[in-house]
Amino acid sequence: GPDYPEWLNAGHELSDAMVARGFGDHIALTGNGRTRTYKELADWSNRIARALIEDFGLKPGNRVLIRSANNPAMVAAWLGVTKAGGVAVNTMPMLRAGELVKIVKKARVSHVLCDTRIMDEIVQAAKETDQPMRVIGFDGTANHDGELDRAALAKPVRFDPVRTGRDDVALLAFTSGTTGEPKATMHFHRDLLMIADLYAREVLAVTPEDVLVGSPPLAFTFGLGGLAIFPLRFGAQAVLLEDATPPRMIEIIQRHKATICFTAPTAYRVMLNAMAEGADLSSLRAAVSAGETLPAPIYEEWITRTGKPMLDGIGATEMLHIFITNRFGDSRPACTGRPVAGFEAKVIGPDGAELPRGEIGRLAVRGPLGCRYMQDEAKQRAYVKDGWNLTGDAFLQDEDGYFHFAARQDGIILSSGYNIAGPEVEAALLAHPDVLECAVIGAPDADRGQIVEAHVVLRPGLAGDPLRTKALQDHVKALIAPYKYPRSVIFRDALPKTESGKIQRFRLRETM
Ligand code: 3SK
Repeated sequence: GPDYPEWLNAGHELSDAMVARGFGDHIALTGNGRTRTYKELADWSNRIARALIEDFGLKPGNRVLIRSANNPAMVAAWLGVTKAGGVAVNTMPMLRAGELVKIVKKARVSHVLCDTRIMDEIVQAAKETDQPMRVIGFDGTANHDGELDRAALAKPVRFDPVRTGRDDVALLAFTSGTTGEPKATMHFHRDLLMIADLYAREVLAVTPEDVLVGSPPLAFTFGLGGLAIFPLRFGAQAVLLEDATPPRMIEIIQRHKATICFTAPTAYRVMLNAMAEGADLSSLRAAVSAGETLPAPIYEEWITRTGKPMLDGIGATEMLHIFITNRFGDSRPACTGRPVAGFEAKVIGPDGAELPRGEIGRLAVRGPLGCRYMQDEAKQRAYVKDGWNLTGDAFLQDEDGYFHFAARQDGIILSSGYNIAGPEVEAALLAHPDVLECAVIGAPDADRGQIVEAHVVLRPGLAGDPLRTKALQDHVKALIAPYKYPRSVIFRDALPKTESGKIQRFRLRETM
């Protein structure tokens, strides 16, 4: 991996250091109807850092929970915490008191910075835990009308960042993954810069001319990277949306001439569905798809309809960001690509030995970024073996060295002795013109152990009935081996998803 100085503060590097490099007047962030230059962002976050230390008693290493939708004030708060030597715990605005209590306890949070519009649940959480913490409101609309804003405005704009080591923890990223149980992963100051210096530099080649948009919350490392760290590392601009629905993203890409978009595959599918004739996405040079594997029909429809590259990649909160990816000019359907420079990957069998090319097994990755669970040795030992990170995904590597996703390890359906990868059935269903979104799970079955069950959202205006079920089943049988067809098809209005756009298949299994 890249070399970093022993003393390194990621918050400083992403703001004041960029001003020193001549980007002071460039637009850094747009959101809530305003733009902020690099100089404004540096000053704003310096004042926040000062207020946190001088007025609110923040000490280096204190954990600071940040609760907000994606907006410039959240980025300023995060930079301020990082400069002040605090450890940021970014959380999604949809979290309820019960979920916040778990995070507050596990992370031993001492301070909370919360958008004043969404204080209720955190105030409730504070009542439900004996963890002493200071809850401070900030104005997410950036009119500077919150307790944090008032304290910050009284401070001078200069601040010498707290001397943090490159290996000091800067971020506790929580992952509830798709199973519902929250785990905390620790990331250092250098890790935050490394995802930009590896993936964003090598693969996306972000420049100061780029405008980055997308839907993943800043509380999800896919979003923190794509919508804060990558733009700020390279002098580019991020457009932050509190309501990044697919139609809104189409509007914003056109209005701001965005060049890179980050979102999950199903959001791209819904964007395509919502895209009016004549929508102009000509400014885009990359659509980055992550969070879930990218089904070939969505990739192909995107390329055909927009003529723009779509880059599928796989990341994990444990690994901080994307570590295997497609590249411009080297991108294929139903393929995740090759490791980001600096990373190695292999496919292993149950005994840990590398499998021959073409065989499905567990993905193992190693490189300059890796999993560090906080205070959970058992989970740490299960995730990292002999320096290799086991992400919980089943993959195969082809003869050319490219990696192909098969399923989440728990997503293989065992039916009458057959191993069926749910995502392959999903891709087949998504290739049917009536299907907007779908998720395939294994449902218990007395005769077969499990059967393939498809949960399907049809395109608007279409109704699910036995004829349509039969049509979808026949369609799957014609595309892939017939034993993989969904014996059960359930039509739904929507699929349960996390705020980061991952389909919660475990919820579909729970409701059975
Ligand atoms: O969890 C993921 O899928 C992911 C993807 C890209 C970057 C970061 C993450 C956590």
